[in-house]
Amino acid sequence: MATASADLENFMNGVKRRNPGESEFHQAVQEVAATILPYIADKPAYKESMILERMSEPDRVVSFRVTWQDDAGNVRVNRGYRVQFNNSIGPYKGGIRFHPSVTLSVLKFLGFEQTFKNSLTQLPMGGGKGGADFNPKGKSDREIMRFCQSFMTELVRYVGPDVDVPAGDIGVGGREIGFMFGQYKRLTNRFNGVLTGKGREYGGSLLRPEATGYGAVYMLEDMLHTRGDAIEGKKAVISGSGNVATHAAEKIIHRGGTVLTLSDSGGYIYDKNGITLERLQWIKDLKEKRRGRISEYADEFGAEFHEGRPWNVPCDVAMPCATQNEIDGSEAEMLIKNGCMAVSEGANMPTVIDGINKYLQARILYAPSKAANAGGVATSGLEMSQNAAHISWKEEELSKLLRDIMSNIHAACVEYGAEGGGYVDYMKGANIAGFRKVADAMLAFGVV
Ligand code: NDP
Ligand code: 2IT
Repeated sequence: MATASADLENFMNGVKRRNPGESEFHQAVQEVAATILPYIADKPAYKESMILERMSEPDRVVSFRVTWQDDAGNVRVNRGYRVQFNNSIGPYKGGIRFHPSVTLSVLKFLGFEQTFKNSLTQLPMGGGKGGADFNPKGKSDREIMRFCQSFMTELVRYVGPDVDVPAGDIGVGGREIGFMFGQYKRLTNRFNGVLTGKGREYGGSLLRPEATGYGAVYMLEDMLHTRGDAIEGKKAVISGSGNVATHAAEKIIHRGGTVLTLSDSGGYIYDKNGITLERLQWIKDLKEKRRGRISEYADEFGAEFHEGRPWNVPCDVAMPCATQNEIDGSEAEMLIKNGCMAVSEGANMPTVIDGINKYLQARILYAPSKAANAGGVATSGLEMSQNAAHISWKEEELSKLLRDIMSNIHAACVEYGAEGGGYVDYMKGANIAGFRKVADAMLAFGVV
């Protein structure tokens, strides 16, 4: 044990020295290294080839200026990035985030995580992530369009259906993908699957918008089944009110659960009777069409609105679906104290390491983001296949594929994370299962 923690400290010192100040990236690597270092301790092939060290270094990072004009005619400047993390098992694949908090550290953590997540889907996709420190809030459609066009004018040099295939993430949904695809097509005169999350009319896959949230609920469902339990009758606390949160809420309701909360950066709403499907549709319209705030729900339906995060609301299951580090150690403790039996992470790295340790100590069911939210990128992978074959699958087919992929991810977590006595460490299982495929491909390539 003492040796394992010394190994981890040693490894992390190297990561911190090479990536100074990148706290989110350090955190993501540490979560993985804590389970992979003991796993490879007796596997010299991985150690001698420095596989984990190589996996912790992105293949390539590009950073570029994005200049655009706002509606008043002012010239504005933002910084864009694409982190091409690892393409050992397929083209780089991962979302684009537009949010003022975007830094290289955030995108490196996301690209690193994406490599493991994409491997878990069993589809041929490497890991990447991109974005810009652009704040879409309060911008007109035309401002968003001009920003997206300028962003793609530079990004076009680095992407392609066999090279790097971006998609959406925070602040990037169907509208933004449309503007970026339009500009890509205009610049290259190519119509192909360079982006996923496209509109249905131009090659987008059915079920892609729903896939991340639905998938995270399927993971929750599979975890509960291992304890002979189900979602029906469970009270759920969910954060966020964007793409992932609203579709997670929808699937919880479909399964007979009750959704008590949703949130945004202004605070959370608490609907004691449970958010209905009709009210959920109202929230989707509020967010997608009117670009409004979640506090408006409280005014419209007489629910409670509170500033801050929802984790003090007693629940059976929790689904953080907003952003990274939105559950700290004391919030994790609060969830457990109030009787929460399962956490399924729709957002990427929403729980700090201290919080994860609380879940593991309490032995509650805990699906880390790289396993729980993989349904989105998996369906992106299915969109890539449809585009490459110039076909489109029916909803029933996609629905079954998504359900099966999530069950397979759950099974992989159980295979590599079973601790005896029926307890599964899903974090360990997801890390090892995700690592193996990428690591073995890297070994096959030799020293590159
Ligand atoms: P959206 O932009 O659709 O929604 C984001 C939601 O999270 C909004 O409600 C937003 O509130 C809230 N939020 C964002 N940043 C913060 C913050 N710093 N503090 C508090 N609330 C915040 O994004 P998605 O739903 O697509 O993404 C949500 C999470 O899921 C992210 O972690 C993303 O990486 C992850 N994810 C997304 C996938 C996808 O397919 N879209 C796939 C896998 C993971 P506000 O409007 O006030 O900013
Ligand atoms: O974090 C993620 O997995 C995503 N934002 C989706 C990536 C994708 O390529 O669909």
